[in-house]
Amino acid sequence: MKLYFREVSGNAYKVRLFLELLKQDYELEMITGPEQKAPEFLALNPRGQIPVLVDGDLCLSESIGILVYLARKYGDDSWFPTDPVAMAEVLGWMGFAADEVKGLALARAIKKLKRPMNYEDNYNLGMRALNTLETRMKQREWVALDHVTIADIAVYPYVGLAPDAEISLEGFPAVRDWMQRIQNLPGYIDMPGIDRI
Ligand SMILES: N[C@@H](CCC(=O)N[C@@H](CS)C(=O)NCC(=O)O)C(=O)O
Repeated sequence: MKLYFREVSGNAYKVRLFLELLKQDYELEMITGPEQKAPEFLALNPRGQIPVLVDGDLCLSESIGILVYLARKYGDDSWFPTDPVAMAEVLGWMGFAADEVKGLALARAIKKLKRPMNYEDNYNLGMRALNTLETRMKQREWVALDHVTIADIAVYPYVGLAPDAEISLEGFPAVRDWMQRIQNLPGYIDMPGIDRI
């Protein structure tokens, strides 16, 4: 498999992390911002975004879809169970990753990558994500089910990168405990900006 990747990208990292947890072989194709808008890359992903995963003749973009594909194709049933209720829970929390947690991602893009966007709105959305997650993780070990799933992998990177967005995780002990559980998974790899707990 080939993963189009950039070190600063939390969305690309979540796919790489999952490939490592699944012990899959892959190569990284390092890609710069301008390259993403070139015709060759737009042929892979018309949205001009990483991550993109190529697996044989298959080319997938959008991290949520890629995680679903990898879980069902290369993982055991636990990462993305087919039971209707379990599936709904996992997808619901992947929606949380794409919605509230995006506030953390955009607040980071503003502070770290100097993107011209409104910090306060994204900070507020990101804090809502952290408060929701803290409340939930006080009562359980994993985000969606009673074991680790792709919802944990989808939520994790931009929560862990909150300090890059100038948002401290000190006041979120249950979130930090959950991060540590992820960091203890066999095959876990670091991303620059995510502190070891
Ligand atoms: N919803 C997409 C978001 C991907 C995304 O935002 N990628 C960023 C890097 S983290 C990117 O390529 N941005 C360049 C752009 O949007 O032009 C996913 O989860 O894969």
